[in-house]
Amino acid sequence: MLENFERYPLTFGKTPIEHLPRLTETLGGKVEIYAKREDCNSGLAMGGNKLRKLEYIVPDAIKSGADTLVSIGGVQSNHTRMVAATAAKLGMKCKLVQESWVPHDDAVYDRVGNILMTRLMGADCQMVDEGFDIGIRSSWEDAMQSVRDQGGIPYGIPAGGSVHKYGGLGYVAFAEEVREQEKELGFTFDYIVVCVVTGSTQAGMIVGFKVDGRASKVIGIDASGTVEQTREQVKQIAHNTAELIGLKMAITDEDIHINPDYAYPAYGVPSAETNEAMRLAARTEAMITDPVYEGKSMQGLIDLVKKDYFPIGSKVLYVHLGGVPAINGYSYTYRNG
Ligand code: 1AC
Repeated sequence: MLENFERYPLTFGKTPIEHLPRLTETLGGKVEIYAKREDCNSGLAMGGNKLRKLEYIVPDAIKSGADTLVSIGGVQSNHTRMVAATAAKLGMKCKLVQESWVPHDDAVYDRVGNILMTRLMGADCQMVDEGFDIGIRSSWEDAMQSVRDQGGIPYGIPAGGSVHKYGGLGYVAFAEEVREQEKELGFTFDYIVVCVVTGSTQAGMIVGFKVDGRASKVIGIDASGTVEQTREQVKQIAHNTAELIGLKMAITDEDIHINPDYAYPAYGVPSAETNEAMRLAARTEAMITDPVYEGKSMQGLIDLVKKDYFPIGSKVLYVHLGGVPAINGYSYTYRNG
């Protein structure tokens, strides 16, 4: 599906699919749980899902003649860490807007984890006191203008790489990769569970799995707390990506499945149930998740299994997107495990 698109390699290649037998058993053994380890996808600054998207964005950035990648996220953004890593790898400059998306006051929140690595890679991080919003922000447009004012050539990458023309392609490739791995495994997954915030990861999967009838089996677990905005963004990106790749099938509203039940109390703030889900994944499988993304999708997975949402015998693929570095900003929350 992606033969016509250039890809600049930033990842190791296929990511592992890992069976999670102890989590499966702890949840009653009625469904088999596997994890697709996108958190293990690269040697670049601990990797993660954003790199898959950036692989299809970078050729356009290089062609544009830009010398500075400009992007935006929260203080503990995984995406801005990955943009900083990409810029370092390409020998480009990087300017980042880091907004106060999360109402969380750990003493080290703005000094550890993602932002620590981002600064270490030489990015110019501008702290902006604006709240959570996945849309296009004036702070990001101002940052691009400030690069121009200083004689540079900016290349803009929106939050999460999502509403970029090529932002959905990486996760179309993911679906193709899963299909190849399914051939080796000798079975197919009935459901794919993934965290959703800015939308292009799920949107790319929806397009990629549409061809084998599984678009609506991609269960997005909302972690934004602004689910209607996220749903609209997923829809737009899925439609644009389908058109871009020349998909001969129409993406419908029924293809877009987003569960809003686990995003409380707010973006970036874990509930007691999120924390319990993170502990369970850590204590059964040594799989570390984070309070912003994967903890919430893990909470959703666990709750849906307990509620018998998945028919008995289903094979469920949980997608670990690599949000773990942010956990360092929650040192007080997890001081006792
Ligand atoms: C929200 C895009 C997002 C990040 O890491 O900044 N996942």
